[in-house]
Amino acid sequence: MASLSAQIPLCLALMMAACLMIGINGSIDGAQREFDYFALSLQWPGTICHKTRHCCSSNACCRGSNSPTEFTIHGLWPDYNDGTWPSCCYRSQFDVKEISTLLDALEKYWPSLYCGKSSTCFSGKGLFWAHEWEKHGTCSSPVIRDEYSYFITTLNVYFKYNVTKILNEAGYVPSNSERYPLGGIVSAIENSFRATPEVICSKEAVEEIRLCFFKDFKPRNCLASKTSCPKYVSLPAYVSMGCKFPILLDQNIKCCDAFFCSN
Ligand code: U2P
Repeated sequence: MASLSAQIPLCLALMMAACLMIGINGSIDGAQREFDYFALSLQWPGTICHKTRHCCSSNACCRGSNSPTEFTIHGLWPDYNDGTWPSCCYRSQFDVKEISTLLDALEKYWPSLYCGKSSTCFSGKGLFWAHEWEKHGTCSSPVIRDEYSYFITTLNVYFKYNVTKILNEAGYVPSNSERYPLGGIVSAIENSFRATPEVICSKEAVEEIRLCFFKDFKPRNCLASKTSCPKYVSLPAYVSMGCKFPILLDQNIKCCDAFFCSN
């Protein structure tokens, strides 16, 4: 039988090996532990498109009169209750063929509002959808287990809770002059959604609204975080690139540039 002094280094080595296997996330094999809840993150084109400085085909802000005027999807994010989140959970390269039947809906309701490719976990630079699937979708197990399910589930949840409609019906309509009480916007969503959202601002303009869900997609409160918004916020109306400096030709016709004219 080995002496006690010989057993101590052996025990330490075994403990270190076990620690390495468990990993810093507290899970076996270095895998990240299962998430606690989902956040559906929605972006407000009126705010983001104001920042567009140059146009490109991938940026929905550049679609002129076809640009989005309602909240669009940023992503469905599996999150932890401590305010952190897992990312890039297993190697699954985004494959656009898997979601070919959803592309029309995704172009409309989940477009990129920026030019430039997005970073991905496993496929270099790619589409915005590739970024969201590889970074967040792969961490949605065991609720969502494949790419198609990630996108169809997100679209379905988005369609179920129409935040733009909820705000419009409560009188919070897009405007480039009005300021609205943040508390009023939060209450309007709480009254309809029955849970507290998270609101993200860029200066005083609403940039994102996040709805949170238990793993069965029943609404739950988002984490009470320090909001990035002031007490009064704006919900900017979409202004197309060519329309930022409109010229009034007569009472009704507004000519923005050679391409965008509206009345
Ligand atoms: O908020 C800034 C960026 O951090 C990432 N984020 C934020 C909150 C959260 O719950 N989960 C999360 O991932 C987002 O990064 P993205 O998905 O855009 O790479 C968010 O934009």
